[in-house]
Amino acid sequence: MNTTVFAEAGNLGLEKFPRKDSELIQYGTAGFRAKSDILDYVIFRMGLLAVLRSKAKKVHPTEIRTSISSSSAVEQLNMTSVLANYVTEAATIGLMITASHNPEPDNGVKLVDPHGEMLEHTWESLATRLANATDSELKYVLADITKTEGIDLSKPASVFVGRDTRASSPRLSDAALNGIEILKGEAKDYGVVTTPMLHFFVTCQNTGGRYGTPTEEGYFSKLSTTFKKLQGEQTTPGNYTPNILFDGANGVGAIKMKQLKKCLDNSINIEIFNEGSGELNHKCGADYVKVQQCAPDGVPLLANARCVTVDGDADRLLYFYTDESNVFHLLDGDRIATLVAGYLMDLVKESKLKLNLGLVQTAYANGSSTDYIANTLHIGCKTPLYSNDYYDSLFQKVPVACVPTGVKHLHHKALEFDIGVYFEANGHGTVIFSQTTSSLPSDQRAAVTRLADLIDVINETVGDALSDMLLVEVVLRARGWNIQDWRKAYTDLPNRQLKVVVKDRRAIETTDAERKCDKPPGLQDTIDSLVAKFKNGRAFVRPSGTEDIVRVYAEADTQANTDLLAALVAQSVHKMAGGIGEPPAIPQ
Ligand code: 16G
Ligand code: MG
Repeated sequence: MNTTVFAEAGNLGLEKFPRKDSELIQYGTAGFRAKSDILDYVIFRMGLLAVLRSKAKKVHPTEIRTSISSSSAVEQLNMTSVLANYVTEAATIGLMITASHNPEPDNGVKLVDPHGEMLEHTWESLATRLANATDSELKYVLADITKTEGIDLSKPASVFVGRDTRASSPRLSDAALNGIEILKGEAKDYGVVTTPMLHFFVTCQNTGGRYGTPTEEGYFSKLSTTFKKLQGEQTTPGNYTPNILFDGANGVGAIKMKQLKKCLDNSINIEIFNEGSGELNHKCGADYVKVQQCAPDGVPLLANARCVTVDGDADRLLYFYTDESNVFHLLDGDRIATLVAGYLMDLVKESKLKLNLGLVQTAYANGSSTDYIANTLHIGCKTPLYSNDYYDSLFQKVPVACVPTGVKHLHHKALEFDIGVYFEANGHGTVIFSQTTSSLPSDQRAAVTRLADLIDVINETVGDALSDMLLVEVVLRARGWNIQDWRKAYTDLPNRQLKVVVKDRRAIETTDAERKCDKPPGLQDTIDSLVAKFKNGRAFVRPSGTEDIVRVYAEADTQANTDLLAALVAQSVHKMAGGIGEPPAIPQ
């Protein structure tokens, strides 16, 4: 193996991107995240790793066909010849520089795998290892990864790079490009894009254009063309009005929504606020709205106006409104999931196709949404009058799965269904369709044209705030609903999230999709006894994957009880898991 390039990479690292921090840094739920001023060496090294990952992966048309559905727009192409061109090439990898909803001074990096998914688990450990090597070890670690992964260095490598709007992002992107270039990878710099756009570009590239065109124009035109068609088909909008107030979190979501808006013509009126002149994610954006449970600054409070908020890299979406009494109402990821699943279920029923539809949630899903799915969302109806084996077989509940936090877990589980709807309560999610669904024979496909068209409005590669918003709008219009109609489906249980600062968050270990904690001993028993004192009580704790804290979640019958339960659980965590500073206060 000719490892001269690794020595060159080591020298460049030492000279331009020396390791500043001796603290261990870990590739977590969404890559590396930290204060931006310590990240240059980490991101330079992720540029190096992306090249190795690209050389290590080959794309096979068969793999792609089973994991991503095609765009009907490009389906007419002769796939055999299109696919033949790139089968033997190395796969394109994505490298995104963003810290999403974190404050502006933070930044981060994550790699996107060939099918647009999150980086494979085993490579997360390689990323952690490479990031934590000393400057002089760097070349050896590169050589070792190359050897153990059986990478052929003579193969080409291609990396797509994107970044969010943070002030530090151009500098960090330059570090990544240096890493890619020194290992002779071919870099394509997309500049400022949303995270889901980068996932989309990677997927388009690795499917030889089958999923769409890997350009901004390709992305906007794929989403907007079908959206306009779908909305144009609905002649009776009922209570639906095509007007939206959009909170862009002062980030890339605002910039890209402006571009998308142009392509949507007059199919929908979107007024954009927090469009970039203020501070990123500061008192605005999806995370602020979800955690604080209030409207963002900068969006006018018009009674019952349908408002949308996205996070700093536009992969999360929430709806909200304030009513005529100035009361704030949030429609979170659970609402989006149930709305979309309910509608897809109706389309499946109408089409009479045997497709299984499932929903994937996390422990954060509101208890009412889970009840709603269990009791209301089902195919067929069950009445005692007709209860026999035949009628029971027509009645199918929509299965709901619960998995640990983090998109990769949800996405993975959703692949088990023909139509997998997955959303985190925080607004991150999408719908994925199996090959069975996306390659329906044309006569059946005609019966489900609308279902087929919906596939094209959805960015299946990852949760995408812009595409999810179009999907919600299609469903609301088809239902003839305004935002109050949508909220009537069920009433959320009051809920509260708290953070506890501890010496080492690894003191907490969880099981059962994070709903129970094994460690420290005795904490789960304490939580159980607290929960038992509250009507409709539920609580869990988990170590954050993105910040050095432990998160506490609680639900109960009233907001006051919920706040009390959350505070009591937080106090127990502080006491039993090495809390730092003052113990959490009990609300009076
Ligand atoms: C990341 C995850 C998100 C998850 C959040 C939890 C991805 C792309 N993003 O933002 O899905 O909800 O982390 O953060 O996986 P936490 O571990 O700090 O609670
Ligand atoms: Mg995000």
